[in-house]
Amino acid sequence: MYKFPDGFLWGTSTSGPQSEGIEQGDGKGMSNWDYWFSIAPEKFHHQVGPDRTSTFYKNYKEDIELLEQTGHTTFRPSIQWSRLIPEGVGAINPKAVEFYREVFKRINDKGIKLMVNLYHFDLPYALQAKGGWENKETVYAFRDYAAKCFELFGDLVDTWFTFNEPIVPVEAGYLGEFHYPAKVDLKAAIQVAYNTQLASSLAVEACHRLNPAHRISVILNLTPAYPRSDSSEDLKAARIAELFQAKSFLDPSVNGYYPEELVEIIKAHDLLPDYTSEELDVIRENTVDFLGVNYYQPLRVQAPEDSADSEDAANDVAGPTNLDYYFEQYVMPGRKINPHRGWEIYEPGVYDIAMMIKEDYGNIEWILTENGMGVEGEEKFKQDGVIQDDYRIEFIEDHLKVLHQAIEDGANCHGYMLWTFVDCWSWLNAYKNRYGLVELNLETQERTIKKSGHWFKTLSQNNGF
Ligand code: BGP
Repeated sequence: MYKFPDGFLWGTSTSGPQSEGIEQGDGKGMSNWDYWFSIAPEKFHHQVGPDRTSTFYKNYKEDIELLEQTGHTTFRPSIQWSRLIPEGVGAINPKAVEFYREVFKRINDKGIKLMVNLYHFDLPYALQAKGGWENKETVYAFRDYAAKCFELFGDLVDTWFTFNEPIVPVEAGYLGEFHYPAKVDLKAAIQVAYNTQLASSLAVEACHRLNPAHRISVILNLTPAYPRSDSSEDLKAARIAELFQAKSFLDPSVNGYYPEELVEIIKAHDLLPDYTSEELDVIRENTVDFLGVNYYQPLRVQAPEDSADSEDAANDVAGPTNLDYYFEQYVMPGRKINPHRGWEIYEPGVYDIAMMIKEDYGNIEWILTENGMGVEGEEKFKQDGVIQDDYRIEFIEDHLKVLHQAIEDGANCHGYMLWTFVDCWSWLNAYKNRYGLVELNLETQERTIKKSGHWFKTLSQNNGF
């Protein structure tokens, strides 16, 4: 039996933009996702947009009952900024206050430990239209929004997250093209990353100032970068990949400062963001109380074909336009794969993250805030009305075995949260990949607990398996 420490938390994570949906007259403002869908619906899988997410706004009472029925001792939803403050700054939507207060109260009444995230890829469009995260005004708007949340809900919520996976909107919105504004601009990407970190640190400051007993963190998608080989080129590529993709938020959030090597790399190509020393003081003085870690798949890296050290690159006066200048993704032959989603499955990643946090980040307390298995076409696994998702149970067990070992070896991990609770909408993929403990019928919005949901309850009750 794999027994977890007393008080270990079991639950799931979700987000407002992916689960609430839009109801006539709810007073919600337009987010970057609502806007993008309105101008480019063809980008979204089956043209299902953010207005049709899984109706938590309407069905929250039933859903909170399901939290209990699936053994949750913790739950992580998010507040939608565009629901609470429709224009991003200024007037508060009273219906949103009422809604979130009611939700949080009910979850507390069930004795479920609530952890609330403030930002899950969703920016009020009014701020996006003024440059979004490229604009420092957004940083201060976020600080004020966060402070408002601490004031409005601080009697019901004592554990907060500032951002979920802040590197993702940077990469997806400014280096790839799967989040709005879908442009490729490395300088803007670096400014956005820096501004987001500053916003996170300002929110930490506000939280500690307004409610000193409350705890606040950031959720980072962490994985060590695994190099293709031991060659110096591959090792260097992996080191740089880790600097950009993990340490760019991990170091300032936990230690209060940026890794020197990252700053040097950025400086070398004149890509430093616009910053002030007062801002760096804010980052230094406002580090997180613990850490949320999302882990799905490992980052495997190889040196780029056109290595940054090569003569070609040295002569390339234009410098890098994207991160593939420094490193490229590597597809490892023979890797274990989730055939229903196409992502690699690599359980030892959990152990490596745990040891990295233990050895390099003072063994700060952490929670595994997302891990999970997406499955396309999951209805084919339905028997007698219930999805028989043994593959998901196996996926969770295999990761938990590794996490258990890490805890035995001193990891300071206090909980496991699956992505996700009820099947939810997922950005451009919409409902393509299902992740829930609870199946959602898109037509009727009916919820049915999957085999994994019943199993999860036993897992939680036994505090292990
Ligand atoms: C994580 C995000 C979630 C969720 C998940 C699944 O990185 O935090 O919001 O979307 O990925 O992604 P997908 O549906 O693309 O498989």
